[in-house]
Order: sequence, then C-alpha cells, then structure tokens
Amino acid sequence: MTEIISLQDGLLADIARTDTLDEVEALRVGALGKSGVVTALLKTLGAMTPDERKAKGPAIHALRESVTAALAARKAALEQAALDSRLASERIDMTLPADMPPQGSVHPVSQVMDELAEIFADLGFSVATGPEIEDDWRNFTALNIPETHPARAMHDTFYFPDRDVEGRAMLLRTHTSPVQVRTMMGGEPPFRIIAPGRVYRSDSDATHTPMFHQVEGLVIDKGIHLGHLKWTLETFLKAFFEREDIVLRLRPSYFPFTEPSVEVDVGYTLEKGQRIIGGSGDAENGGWMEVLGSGMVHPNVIRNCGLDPDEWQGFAFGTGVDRLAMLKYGMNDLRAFFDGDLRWLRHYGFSALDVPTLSGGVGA
Ligand code: 2NM
Repeated sequence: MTEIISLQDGLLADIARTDTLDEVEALRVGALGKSGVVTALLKTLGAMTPDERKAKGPAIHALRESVTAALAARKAALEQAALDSRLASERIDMTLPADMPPQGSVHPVSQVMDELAEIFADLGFSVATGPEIEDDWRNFTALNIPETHPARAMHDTFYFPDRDVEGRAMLLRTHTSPVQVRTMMGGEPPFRIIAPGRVYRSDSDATHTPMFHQVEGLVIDKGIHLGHLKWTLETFLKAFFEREDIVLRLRPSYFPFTEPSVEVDVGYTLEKGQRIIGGSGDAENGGWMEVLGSGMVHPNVIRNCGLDPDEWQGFAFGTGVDRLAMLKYGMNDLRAFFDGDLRWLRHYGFSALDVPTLSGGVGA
C-alpha cells in the first residue's frame, strides 16, 4: 500500500515539474502506456485473490485516476500558457498609426453613382431611392407594361413564391422605375429626380450579371418637351465624360413607358488610333455608341401614378451604371467588378483618396 502511495506521490511530483507538452507525454507513456508502471500494477489485479484485490484494487484504480487527472490538468495548463504568450506576442495596438496607407478605393460603380449624383444635383435633381423587393404593380403595371410583356416572364424576373398582403406578386425590381412610380404617387409635382441602385434580372453570362446597377432619371413639370430631354442628357454626358465635343444622336425606339421613345448614342472620333471611350467604329471615322434609353413619359404612366397627363408632362431616361463605368474607364470585363482585386483598381488609376467633386472634375 505504501508503495502505491509513494509511486503516486512521485508521479504527481514529476507531472507538476514538467515544462513542456513533450515531457507530459513522456510521463503519460511511462505511467499509463502499454508498458507503463501504472498499467503494470493494473495487470497484477488479475492474478490476485479476491481478498487481495479487495484490499489493493481501490488504491490502484485511485492511482490511475489521479495520475490521469494530473496529466490532463498539466497539459491544459501548459497549452493555456502557450496560448497566452502567443496572444501577448501577437498583440496589435489598433490605436497606433498605420504603417501602410489604405490600399483599396471606393468601388468604381459607387464612384460613378456619386459622380452622377453630383452632376445631376447641379441641374436641380435630387437622388431618390426605394426598395429592391418590389411588387409587380409598381415594377410593371404602373409603367404601362402589359401582362403579356416578355419582361414579366419568369425567364427575366426573379419572383418570390408568396404574394404581399395586397395580393400582388413580389419580385426583385428589374429596373429602378418603381422608384419613379413611388415618387410620383408620394409627392407633389414638379419632380426632378435620379434613381440609382441595384436591379436584378435572371440573366448571366460574360456580359450580363444577375444583379447590376442602373440609374434612371425623371422630370415631371408643365410644358416639358423633347428639347429639355436632349439638353439635359447632352449636359450630363459632357460633364460625365469630361469632354465638350460630345455629339448626341437620338434614334427612334420603343419602350412601353415612354412615347415617343429615343435611344441616345454618343458620337466619338479617335485620334491616331487612340482609344478614347468604348464603342464600335474605326479609327478614321470614329463611331456611335449607345449610352441611354429615354423618352417622354407615357400619359398612361402619368395617369397610373395619380397625375393628370393633360396638366403634367415629362421625360425619363435610364442606363446601366456598370456600363457607364466601363465606357468611362475603358474597362472590358464586367466580371472584374466583383473580384475586389487591388491590382485592377490600381491599373485603372483608382485611389483610396478619390472623391467626386465638380470643382475638382468629377472624374479626378
Ligand atoms: C429607360 C428608358 C426610358 C423610364 C421611364 C420611367 C417612368 F417611371 F417615368 F415611367 N422611368 N424610367 C425610362 C424610360 C427608363 O431606361 C432604359
């Protein structure tokens, strides 16, 4: 019995003296391993008489329990000490000044949206926003888009499985036009707004992503005509592309929500094979690139939004912000917008300190 007690005292003292996990493991093997001293004692139980076993058994089992517990406790203590010292040595003081300047930048799409807000603010427009989850009345019906229009098909629109409390189908907005609907229904004309934001279409390939960014604009006032539309878009495009020599071409088009509808192309020329802004054409003759869709707001839309079309008229326009960013910066791959690659930002000259201001040139 005293043998067992002194073995136990010795082992516990050895365990307490260990400084490393390796030492703990060596002691474990020496005591509890296949040929360990405690294991050997446990094996003697089988050969004992019942009386002997009754006398020594509890002490041997207690020995194994206490050694096992002491090893586990020592192991945990050493691991905790290792973690504490690692945490202490790897501590970072977040209040110290950075030894590296910020590496990222505001995303080019966000920068373009900021520039649009700046340019249009100068023309008296405010920025309007609305929810990305809309109902089919605001997204389609109010905009004079017939029930049978292909854009309503499951193919293009992400629908939710349930309807809202008014029984309207819910969807991810396919354009920002429901913001214009909300604006017309929720306030008193005149209106001059732009609506930038995310829109969703069930479309995905190298040039289409299921989420993209749009900006649409709306002017509602008395006596508004196509001349106001042309001047506004020309003034906007000159500011955006930072060129005075911009020429516009208005081509007849069709949208359910505008009548007449016009597609707006920007004319460009190329100097000595130089690529100025995107588009098709050749170096000698330049060419036209399509930048905006627009038109005079359809009387049905004005009426659907609670206004009298004999009293109020207006124009509206829309375009893709991602597309505008690509044209302005000469970018060719839409997918890079989602990569968050610092080299890509640097390649196109974006810096952490960029902010759009009209005084500094919006694209500076
Ligand atoms: C476009 C093209 C033409 C447009 C129309 C409206 C509204 F709400 F006033 F009817 N908002 N946006 C519009 C018109 C959008 O995007 C290519």
